[in-house]
Amino acid sequence: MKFHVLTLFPEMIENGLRTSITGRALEKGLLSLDTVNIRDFAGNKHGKVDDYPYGGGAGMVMQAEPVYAAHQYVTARAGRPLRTVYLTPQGRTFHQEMAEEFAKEEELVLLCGHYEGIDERVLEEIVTDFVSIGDYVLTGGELPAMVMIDTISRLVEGVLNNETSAEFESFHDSLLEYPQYSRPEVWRGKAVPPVLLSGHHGNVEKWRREQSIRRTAKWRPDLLEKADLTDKEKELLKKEKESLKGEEKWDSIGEKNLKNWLRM
Ligand code: 6GU
Repeated sequence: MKFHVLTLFPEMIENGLRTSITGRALEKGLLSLDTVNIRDFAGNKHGKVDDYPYGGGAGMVMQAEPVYAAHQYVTARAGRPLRTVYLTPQGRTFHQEMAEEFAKEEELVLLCGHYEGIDERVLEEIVTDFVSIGDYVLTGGELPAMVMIDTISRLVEGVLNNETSAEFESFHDSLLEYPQYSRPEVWRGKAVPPVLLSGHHGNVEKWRREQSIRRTAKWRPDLLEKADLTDKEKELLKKEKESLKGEEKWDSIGEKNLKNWLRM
């Protein structure tokens, strides 16, 4: 899959993605990354791409023409129109199913804004999807673009060493992942759950599924509405909800783990 990123900070994207798993996939040619510096399309020798907003107000606005020219440069090389995502807090919130949709594309353009945004007129001309990564404000679209590319990339065949691992993880089943343990068997007096050492695969699977349901009930009860549970599992869930009622280990706003918070 080929990602084109239109940005004022190409080195941020390059440094972030040519590392770790995405870095290896790029080297292997499973992915391709084309960063395009919008400043190269400024059309003036100062490389100025922003100006004051009409109507007044704080900050600067990225001008339409450099963005348009950068986009034209990319689509002309592709020889066809390309799905083009504008990363903005005003967009639809990114989620796993959205990533699965984007992963079907052969090429994707991601447009990163800065300052107070981009002139609306060019957005109307080139953008097919407006995407946010959550309800908080960042300084620019580069980190969101990297978040999207990372999420989409791991769905591309061959990017993860284990082809099955992408499918069974968090959210696919609308359940959170079960807890993981590795050596040593006892760490600071805390033992690994014995079932994991039993070698009984059936029991291990059962325990993991139960843990997934428990932590989803505790941390992300909103996800449970979409989860596909057996009658027996629904029974377990009811009991879990009962036992959580008495519990007050988590504060309601920051969702801090109070046991660790009070120790600090
Ligand atoms: Cl896509 N951009 C910016 N600037 N802030 C964000 C965002 C995007 N998503 C969440 N916050």
